Amino acid sequence: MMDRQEQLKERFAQAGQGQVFAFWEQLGPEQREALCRDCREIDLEEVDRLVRTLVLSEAEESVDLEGLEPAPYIPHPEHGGDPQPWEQARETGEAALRAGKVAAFTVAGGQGTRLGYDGPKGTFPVTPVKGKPLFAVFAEKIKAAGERYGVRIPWFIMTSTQNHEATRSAFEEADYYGLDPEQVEFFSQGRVPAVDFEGKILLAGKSEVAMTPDGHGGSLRALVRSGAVEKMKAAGIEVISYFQVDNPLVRIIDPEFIGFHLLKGSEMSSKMIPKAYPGEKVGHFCTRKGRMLVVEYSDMPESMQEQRDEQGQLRFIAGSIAIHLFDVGFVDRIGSGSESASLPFHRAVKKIRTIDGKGSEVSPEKPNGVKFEMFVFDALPFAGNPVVIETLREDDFSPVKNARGVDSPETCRADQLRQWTRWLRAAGVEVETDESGLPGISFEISPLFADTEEAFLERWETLKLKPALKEGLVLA
Ligand code: UD2
Repeated sequence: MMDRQEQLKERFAQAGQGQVFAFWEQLGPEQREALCRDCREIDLEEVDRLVRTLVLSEAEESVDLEGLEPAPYIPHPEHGGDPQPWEQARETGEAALRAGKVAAFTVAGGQGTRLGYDGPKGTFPVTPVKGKPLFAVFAEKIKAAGERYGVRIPWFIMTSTQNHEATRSAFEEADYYGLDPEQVEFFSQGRVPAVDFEGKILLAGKSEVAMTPDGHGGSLRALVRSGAVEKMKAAGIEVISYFQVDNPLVRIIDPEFIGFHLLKGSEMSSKMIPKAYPGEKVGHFCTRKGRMLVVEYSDMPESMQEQRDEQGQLRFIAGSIAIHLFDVGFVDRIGSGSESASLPFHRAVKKIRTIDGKGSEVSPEKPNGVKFEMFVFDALPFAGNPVVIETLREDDFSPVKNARGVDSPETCRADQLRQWTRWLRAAGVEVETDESGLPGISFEISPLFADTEEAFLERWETLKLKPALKEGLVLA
């Protein structure tokens, strides 16, 4: 035991990171082991590379804008796209679903800091009447799709060390939100240490390294390391439907999207929405030298975001809403991370909770260090035949990110109500709304009742006694 610990200390000292063990002499055996556990998670070569390129290097991390072009995408039939390929895609997607080739995958390792919510973000209540949490909405969508296609769709959920246990307990307490526990698989994402501006690994306590989650891009290697990819292969899964934990509108199982992905032999496909205004905070689908990539809003100069084509339409119009499909073999390749095909890290200068030379906690008032994160969309340039399809914002995207204002619980609640109102109106029900299509009353339609407009119309038709639409109505 001691030997292993001494070896570890030695390796850190040689890497110039011996300060991690500064309080070693003050630590008891359990604390020493806790510190060593953190250290064993650290890839010192990776940290060295990150420090050299992202912390000590004079070069500003910036995206090469040379030769950047807007990415092509498949327009939605409601926005002028040819409906025929969409029909064909749908058939292909449905066949793949019936054959059990699709798994759902949520990245839920984030901390929900902006929302100011304590607890796994997936447990945040979002529905207008019952206040069902995000996880419940996803579970019901997965269940509904499974019933439609006669399969049990597996659901993989990536957590972080910080919220892993809380996430599992939430599922257990809620009886897996109506799913079969066997169907749901949790795994934690990887962590990377935060460093100060000299590149020294920071401590969060005398026996704790300041470790931070490696970003949603870490999901690809976590899928491999956790054994999830092996399980998927064994179960005959070919397509992973990736979505973020913050968006209850997401069409997790979308046969048309899956169909395009398969028909084009794509390794990674994505959904875009036309940006609502030039400064909207979403990434942009672009191409450079024949490769697809996403350029974050913060990396694209305003002047470029404002460029328009001859029709007056935004040139870089394709906004990324973080909904992707992955080929399982592709995830295996990228997630296993050979140097030539692994995701780059990005730096984020942050206030990092740490301790001072005496071991007292410091809550910094200004940024005191650097965190490293990978972004999942950085896998796009590695993907063969990437496909981007257009989706309708109102049917796929209304995230809960901020406590107030845009992308808040309030806007998300309204978007859910507007969607259900459209479905009811399509069925001939009169609903009073304001100009934005928002009804004056709250009601709720569970995905188990209907998860799409089409499903709603079918289900509504079968109801002999149609319930009156009134405040608090729940269709479940
Ligand atoms: C992301 C995209 C943005 C747009 C938007 C749509 C980036 C950098 N930007 O913005 O272009 O598509 O989403 O909603 O991605 N997560 C983890 N582990 C981590 C970090 C994040 O699982 O280490 C999860 C998190 O739980 C959430 C998702 O990734 O489900 C998005 O994270 P975010 O809130 O940091 O992304 P955001 O809103 O900056």
